[in-house]
Amino acid sequence: MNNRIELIKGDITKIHTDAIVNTANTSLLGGGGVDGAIHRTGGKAILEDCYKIRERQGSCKTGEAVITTGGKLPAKYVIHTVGPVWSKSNSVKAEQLLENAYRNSLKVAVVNNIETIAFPNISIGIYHFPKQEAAEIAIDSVKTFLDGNNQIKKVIFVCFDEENYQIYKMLLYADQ
Ligand code: AR6
Repeated sequence: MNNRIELIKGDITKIHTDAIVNTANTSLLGGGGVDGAIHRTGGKAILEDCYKIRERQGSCKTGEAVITTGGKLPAKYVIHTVGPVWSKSNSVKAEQLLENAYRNSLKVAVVNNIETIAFPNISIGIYHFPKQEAAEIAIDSVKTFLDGNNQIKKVIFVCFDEENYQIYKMLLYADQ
């Protein structure tokens, strides 16, 4: 177990970290799930930053990540990443894109001097990625990144539902 990785069951909008990650879509203009909760709780400053990013670069491609203020959230920043929409026929590509989403979020964190970051379970909601595979990719991607980086002091995986929490618990602590 990597002592810089933590697991929590709960609502990511309540987490006190330098940054939380949003499961955004390419438009960056909000949606349901985590995205809806973050924009609702964080307020309009987040959306205003998203509009500025769109003016600069257009949409956010799948697997990429961008950063905005955290607005009224306890977290200082929100890193918005876009996970892949999963389907049986594109599963290999989706696995690569999910890995990119975790890695690029961490890269954006490093560039912005962030030391603590919380991730929701990207792509396993509305985008239908199988939970077990998504958790394995999430944990592998984060561990690999942390192995090559000392700036990030803490990564918190925030699971919303019990099933997903148990999957992460097994993967993170089973070999203890
Ligand atoms: N805190 C932590 N986890 C949550 C929360 C919360 N407040 N709310 C939901 N989850 P999803 P996706 C869990 O659908 O599959 C949006 O419309 C949820 O139960 O948010 O990447 C965007 O605009 C699930 O386990 O993300 C995109 O269009 C996990 O977070 C699309 O959804 C991810 O669910 C992205 O879909």
